[in-house]
Amino acid sequence: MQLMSGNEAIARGAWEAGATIGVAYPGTPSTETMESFATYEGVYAEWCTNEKVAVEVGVGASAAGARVLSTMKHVGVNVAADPLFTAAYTGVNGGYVILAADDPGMYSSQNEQDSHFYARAAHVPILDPADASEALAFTKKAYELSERFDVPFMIRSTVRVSHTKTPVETGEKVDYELKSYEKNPAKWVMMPAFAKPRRKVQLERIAQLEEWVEQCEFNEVVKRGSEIGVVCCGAVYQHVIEALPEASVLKLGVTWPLPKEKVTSFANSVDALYVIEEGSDYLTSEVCALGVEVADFPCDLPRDGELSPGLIKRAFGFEAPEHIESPGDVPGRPPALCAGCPHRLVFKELSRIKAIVTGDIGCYTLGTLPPLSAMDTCVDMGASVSMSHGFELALAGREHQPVVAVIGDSTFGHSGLSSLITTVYNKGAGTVCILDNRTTAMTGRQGNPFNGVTLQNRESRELDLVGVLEALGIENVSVVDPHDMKAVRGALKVATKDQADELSVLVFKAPCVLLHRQRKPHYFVNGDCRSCGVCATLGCPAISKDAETGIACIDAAMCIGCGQCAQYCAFSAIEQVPASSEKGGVR
Ligand SMILES: Cc1ncc(C[n+]2csc(CCOP(=O)(O)OP(=O)(O)O)c2C)c(N)n1
Repeated sequence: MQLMSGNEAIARGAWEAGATIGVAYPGTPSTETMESFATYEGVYAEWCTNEKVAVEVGVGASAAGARVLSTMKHVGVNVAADPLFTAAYTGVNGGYVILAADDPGMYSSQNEQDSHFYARAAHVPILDPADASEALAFTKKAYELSERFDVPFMIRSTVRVSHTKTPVETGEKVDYELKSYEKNPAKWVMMPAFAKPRRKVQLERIAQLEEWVEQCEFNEVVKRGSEIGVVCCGAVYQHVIEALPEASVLKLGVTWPLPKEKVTSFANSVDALYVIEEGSDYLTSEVCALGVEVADFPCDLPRDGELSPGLIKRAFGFEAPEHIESPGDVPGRPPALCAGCPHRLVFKELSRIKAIVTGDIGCYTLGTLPPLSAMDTCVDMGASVSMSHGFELALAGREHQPVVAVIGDSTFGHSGLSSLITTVYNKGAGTVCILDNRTTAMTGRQGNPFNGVTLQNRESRELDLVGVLEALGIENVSVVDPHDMKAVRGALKVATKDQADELSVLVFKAPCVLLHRQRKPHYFVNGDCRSCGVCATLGCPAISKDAETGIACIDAAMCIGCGQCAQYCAFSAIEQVPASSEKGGVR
């Protein structure tokens, strides 16, 4: 018995099933799954540039006869949807399991999506483990099922399942022999002539799945009282069991397709049937579509965010402490760019020139928040570059502020590059800032094509970012030190003023402070501070102001000695302690 997170258990389940290839793009809450899978003996695991590529590599490896694991967050499934839908036509050779990790409550996502809808739309079966133990068992079994039904299987988790550690019984690794590949265009070449018969195969498979799901042991009835019956899945099951001790529960481990007879007979065994799910109406509509009557909650159940036992109790009119996000007397700690973050000055300077900033997804999204308040938009990965092109198109011929796209290195590789090709191809203008902090910081410092670090530390090839930009034919490309205020200011001025009618790309290159965790002697505020507050406008968590005097203060324990703030002090009131005094100093 071991304690494992759902993510670790999925990795273990894949390994025990004999999966030897893992292909993914990171994204919370899925990331640790592939990181964990990569540590098992005998497996090959890699980060791909994005989820679509990962699934295509996965389909290729499966076609060639290996069992494959792909992992992604819910929005990653949007990116991977294209190959996913057609992989449900081709089917598999080696078993293929795809983890979609949803984020109800949006702890670290730009939206709340329910991946069940993808499974249903793509006709890909989906399993919903409720804890780590099930995550292992379901994943392991999914490989066998994937091969039996000749279709990829999806595993859906949510933050609670992915990140909660629960006891897991590990098992033996199965002896999986790689299958041989045989050329079969009717199965693998999805042009209309072959896709039409495969669609028929798919329909037959759906009928077989509907039959199988009635018997599947992953759908379980927990018989308690007969007044209330609840259909639920995943982490919600844990809340329901706790919140409604009298209720009977049909816990669905397979959520597409649904076991029609099982749901119907369960509904018939209780006075009223409720469906409880997080931030979605997927299950409710699927149960209704079976012709089963679903009761309304006596009181409100939130339709967004994560559920909790308390919220469920209150929906049934039972007493429960009011749901509060965090106790009111806990001081707020809004997220901020780290002390010494190389992204900071870019936003400070963009804010100074009042640029329209189309942003993207990464640590730098925090440039939106006060006091930097620099970002105007953030929609999805890669959108900064394409949206800035859209802004330029619609603002053409009008007086306008400079339009600047800001994107990280990993996000640029993910999808910004194809956006930029559109701008170049159509002779677009504007400024694109690539914040190359040498890592994929937001999701935990993964490697990416532009830092050349691979998941299993294999030898790789670091893409030459400037070379790539120049190869696209972009004439105005500069590499700038983002810790140097004058350099950042100067580069932005040239790009947004002197080259306003052209396309410029500025590469701000300096490592994320969390990469090497090197600290220089810290800075302090000397007696010359005039309380002007400019240093505080950088939003560095190490800098604060005295509430009464407005005198600045630098927390020596937080300061990492980047020196960004000192460059903004017009009174030379910010100084660095000499290296010698730092050594013995107390932090
Ligand atoms: C389609 C999609 N896949 C994955 C993610 C998860 N995710 C958020 S930001 C990010 C990468 C950030 O890296 P980078 O662009 O280099 O910026 P940094 O955080 O290093 O500043 C990832 C993978 C996502 N939001 N959307």
